[in-house]
Formats: sequence, structure tokens, C-alpha cells
Amino acid sequence: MRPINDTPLARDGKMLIVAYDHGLEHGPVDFEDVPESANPEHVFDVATHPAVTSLAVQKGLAEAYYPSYEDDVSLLAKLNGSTNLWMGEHDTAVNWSVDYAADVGADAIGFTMYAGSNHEVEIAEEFRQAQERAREHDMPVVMWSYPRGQGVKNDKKPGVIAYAARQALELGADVTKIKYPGSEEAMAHAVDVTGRTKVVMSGGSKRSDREFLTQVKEVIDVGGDGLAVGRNVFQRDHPERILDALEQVIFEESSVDTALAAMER
Ligand code: FBP
Repeated sequence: MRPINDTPLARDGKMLIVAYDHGLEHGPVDFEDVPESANPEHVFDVATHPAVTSLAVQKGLAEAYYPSYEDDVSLLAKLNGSTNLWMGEHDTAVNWSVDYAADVGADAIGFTMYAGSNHEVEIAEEFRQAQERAREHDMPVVMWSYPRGQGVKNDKKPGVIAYAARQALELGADVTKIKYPGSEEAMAHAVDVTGRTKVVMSGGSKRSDREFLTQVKEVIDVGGDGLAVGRNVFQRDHPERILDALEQVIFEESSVDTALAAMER
């Protein structure tokens, strides 16, 4: 296994992943505030910003759009995913194989794990197949670590988030993508228990520039490795400005005020 720092997924060990699988996971409702965000070309263009280390999309977008961007964007193939029209216990379909993702040009794979779901065992077995195949292709593995389902009473509880983060280390993910666990201390704990698996914060719903950047700064300050973000980028009228600021916080370890100033330049 190669150190993740030597792969296109990270720069100086840090990551800024743009996630754009919302059309599947949430539906077009996420694109209503900024209608051009429904156009994949718009978000692929956004992902050419030099601060972005990869773009996470499902198979359909990769097939249709990645050929035009393969020189400028690193592709993170989000292998599983499902709509939120599904009302059963949390589950997720594997929509493309690692081999096919490699054919399309993927540099890394992403996989959602619903720890605590009644389907956790099947999802873990699907993860095992994908993770081992990714090793053969020398592709890093990012786990969307989302504790959800009948076994999880509160998916925002710091201990539950830390447990899901630890699961990523135990199962062989190179990166765990976790929700903000509510405080800097709780994020520090999650980082502490994941060993050599890197930790990125999941962006979440849109917040003010300052609030969002402050949380990202906390992640970096406690030893986290970056961010995987969708709505806080593509739901902004000028996504390049927040990417300028995130570049400062994640890669330059700048203060939030310095990052906010970078947005104005
Ligand atoms: P956001 O930054 O918009 O939260 O995107 C990250 C992400 O994990 C996406 O990959 C995914 O579509 C979405 O969040 C899932 O959101 P939810 O937590 O509402 O299921």
C-alpha cells in the first residue's frame, strides 16, 4: 500500500475533496438555490480550482463528464449510494465496480458505510471486496463513515462518530469522512482513535463563511486532514471564493480572518 501522500488524493498530506453525489443522495432540491449547480459541467469546472484535490461523483457523471476533465481533475469514484426516497432501513447499492471505476480513470474510491444499520454486515462485505480490489489498483479508499439505522439512536453523539471513524481504520480505509461531532475536543478524540487513517470532515448543510471556516480550522488544528464538501461549495454564488479561503485554512494553516480576507481579494 502506498502512503496516501504520494497519491493524487492528497497534497502535503491534506485533502480538499469536492463531493457532488447529491443529485442521487438528496435529489435536485440541493441545486435550487444556485440553479447552475444542477449542471455537472459547472461543478466539474469548480473542481479545477487548484485547491481541490479530488472530485467525488457517481458513475453516471464520471462516464459523461470526466473525459473532458481528466487532465485537470482527480476523480474519486463514489461506488455506492442511493436516493433518500428509499424508506427502509439504511442501505446503499454498489453502483459500479472498482475495475470499471479504474477504466473510467478514477484515482481513488469512496464507499459509504452505515454502521448500526441492520444492513451493516452486507455493506461491510461489499466494502471488503471494494477495498481489496482497490489495493490491487493502488487506489486510496475513502470511507463515508455514517452511523445510521436502527442501532443508532443519535448519529451526532461524539462517541458514535468516533466509533464510526475507528471502524474505518479497522476495515482498512485510508481516509474516514465524518460529520462534525459538535466540538473541537470531540473532533480531537475522533482523530486520536483513527491511527494512520486520515480524517476529513463532511461539509454538511450550508453555513455562513465564518462559521464554516471556523469548523474546518478546528479540524486542522486538532490534526485532522481536511474536508470533503459539497453544499458549502456549490450552493454559493461564487464557489471559487470559498475555495480560496479553504486553501488558506487547510494547506496554509492560516487563521480564519486571513482566509476571509483571501476571499475578498
Ligand atoms: P455535503 O458537504 O454537502 O454535506 O456533502 C457531503 C456528503 O457526504 C455527500 O457526499 C452526500 O451526498 C451528502 O453529504 C450526504 O448528506 P446527508 O448527511 O444529508 O445524508
